[in-house]
Amino acid sequence: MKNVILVGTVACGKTTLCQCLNGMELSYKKTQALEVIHHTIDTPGEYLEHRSFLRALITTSVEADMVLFVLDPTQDRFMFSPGQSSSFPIPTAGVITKADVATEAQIKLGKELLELAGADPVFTVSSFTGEGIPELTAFLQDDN
Ligand SMILES: Nc1nc2c(ncn2[C@@H]2O[C@H](COP(=O)(O)OP(=O)(O)OP(=O)(O)O)[C@@H](O)[C@H]2O)c(=O)[nH]1
Ligand SMILES: [Mg+2]
Repeated sequence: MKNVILVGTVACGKTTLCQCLNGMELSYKKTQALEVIHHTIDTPGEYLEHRSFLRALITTSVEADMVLFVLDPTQDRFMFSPGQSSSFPIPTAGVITKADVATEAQIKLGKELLELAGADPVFTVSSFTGEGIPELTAFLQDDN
């Protein structure tokens, strides 16, 4: 199983996704600091949104095998820069969250933006309905 670090804006669904991937009950908890749960490193959205914290994400990522850029397609702001994956020393995959409430057009745009940021591959999931979670889990279980 790959160790992953989740990076994304405030409220994009990182913690809920970590709970889902770890088979935990879903319960809302604002992330205040870096938190390790089994194979996942959960991060506060502020670390991406406030540029002065970005270095902490990059430094912490050396503990992981892969970065997951997490994007909520229902939010109208996108914080990933084109090519941002290249600032991390490990490969980057993308996860689009909240597929249960996002429109097709929002998901398509989100996928394009994640690919532009350098995420490959990109998964579309809902932590609420479980859509896309088996595909993401299978990808993360493969250590190659
Ligand atoms: N509809 C829907 N809502 C979701 C989903 N995943 C998360 N949410 C909701 O989105 C909100 C934020 O979720 P979190 O997982 O706490 O977001 P986060 O990225 O960890 O946020 P920070 O800790 O602030 O960085 C909560 O109200 C969740 O219930 C999903 O798959 N579908
Ligand atoms: Mg959180």
